[in-house]
Amino acid sequence: MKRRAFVKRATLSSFATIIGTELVFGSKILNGYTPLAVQNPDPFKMFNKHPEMVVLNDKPWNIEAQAHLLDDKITPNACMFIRNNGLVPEDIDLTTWTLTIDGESVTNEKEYTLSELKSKFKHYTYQLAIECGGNGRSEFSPPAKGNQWTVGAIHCASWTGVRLRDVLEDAGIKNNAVYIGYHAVDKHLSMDPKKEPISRGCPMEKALQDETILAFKMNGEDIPLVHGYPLRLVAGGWPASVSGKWINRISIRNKVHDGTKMTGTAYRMPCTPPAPGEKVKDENMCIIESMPVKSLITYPKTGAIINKGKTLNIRGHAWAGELEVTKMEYSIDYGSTWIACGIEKPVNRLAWQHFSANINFSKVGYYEVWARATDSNNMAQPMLIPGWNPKGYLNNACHRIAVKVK
Ligand SMILES: Nc1nc2c(c(=O)[nH]1)N[C@H]1C(S)=C(S)[C@@H](COP(=O)(O)O)O[C@H]1N2
Ligand SMILES: [Mo]
Repeated sequence: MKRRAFVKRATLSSFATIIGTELVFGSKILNGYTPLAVQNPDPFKMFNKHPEMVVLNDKPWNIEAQAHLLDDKITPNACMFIRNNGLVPEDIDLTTWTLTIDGESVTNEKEYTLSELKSKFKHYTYQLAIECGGNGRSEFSPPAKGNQWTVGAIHCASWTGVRLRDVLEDAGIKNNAVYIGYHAVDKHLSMDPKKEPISRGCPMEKALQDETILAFKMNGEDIPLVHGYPLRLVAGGWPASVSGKWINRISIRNKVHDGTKMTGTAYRMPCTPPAPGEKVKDENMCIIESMPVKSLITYPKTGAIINKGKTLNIRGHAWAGELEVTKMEYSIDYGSTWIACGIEKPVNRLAWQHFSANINFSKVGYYEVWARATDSNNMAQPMLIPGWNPKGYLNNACHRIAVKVK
């Protein structure tokens, strides 16, 4: 008689991870049967996300925050947006995990286990703002294809790891090094093992900055799987696509890295501004580097109703790519006049900064509060949508909330 085969323990535990709780009669599940909740998983449970996060796409998972969810000074996991180009890896085994440093411009190709990385190099912790290049895409007209991010594809968590510079220098950097390129273990949507969903990088200058780290902790804990466990490159202030998740290889290149989504129109802007809707040739697209100055009102939530005579305390965050935010203002008259907000210094370079202001409204009625940040090069956010571009990147228009005074 053939014995009935039950699902393996490892499968059962991965089911439990997806569902977010133990399967009570799990040992009774026959091999080959997939529980309903795994066939149709709940992303909020699976990724421990706040119920007000907004799912933009489930294949792959792309989930954004809303402005009011980003009120914390350090973004908690529950409110961090998720952007995946491929499939979240499932079978990560720490005991066999390694990071390889290779490429045309490495002196000695090296391989490190996770514990070697942790024990050999000094640890650093930084708060780093990382924003998806496509944050704000939903406002462009004509519309740009891709995830229709509104304002929520930004987070500033606290990341702990080793400096990429220390690791690259340990392997040795040749004089002709130009760029680094990362490789990761997430799978292409087609499941073709030869295809990478994404493999980006940055010039050596950015790679060698103090704050560019290979992180193994986020907000003091192991990085959640969906955000790059067990090892993530974090390069604050640049498009978040540079911050590769699930990194197992970094190549020191003697030319601009040419991995997936480095070329063509991906994460590039027209080198000179086109007319809205105009076709731009690939050779006229330039790689996005530092992100532009931007801010977000995280309190109150848009639609707030306040009583006449009451002071409204607004607050939020501002960031400026590689630069610092030097001025923060708000307007309640559609940008006609601007009033200074208080703005804190960043905790460290590339962290977002916190602003606040107290607003008094003279009359009952409908208002909008607009917020505008200015960077250390004296560049301010545009009041409304900035230059149209084919992929809908870099919308840093002023954030606006509606307020009723009654
Ligand atoms: N390996 C890998 N790294 C990746 C991606 C990816 O799909 N695979 N997406 C990139 C993009 S486009 C963004 S915006 C950020 C999103 O990071 P998060 O999901 O932790 O918020 O990860 C980047 N790193
Ligand atoms: Mo992104």
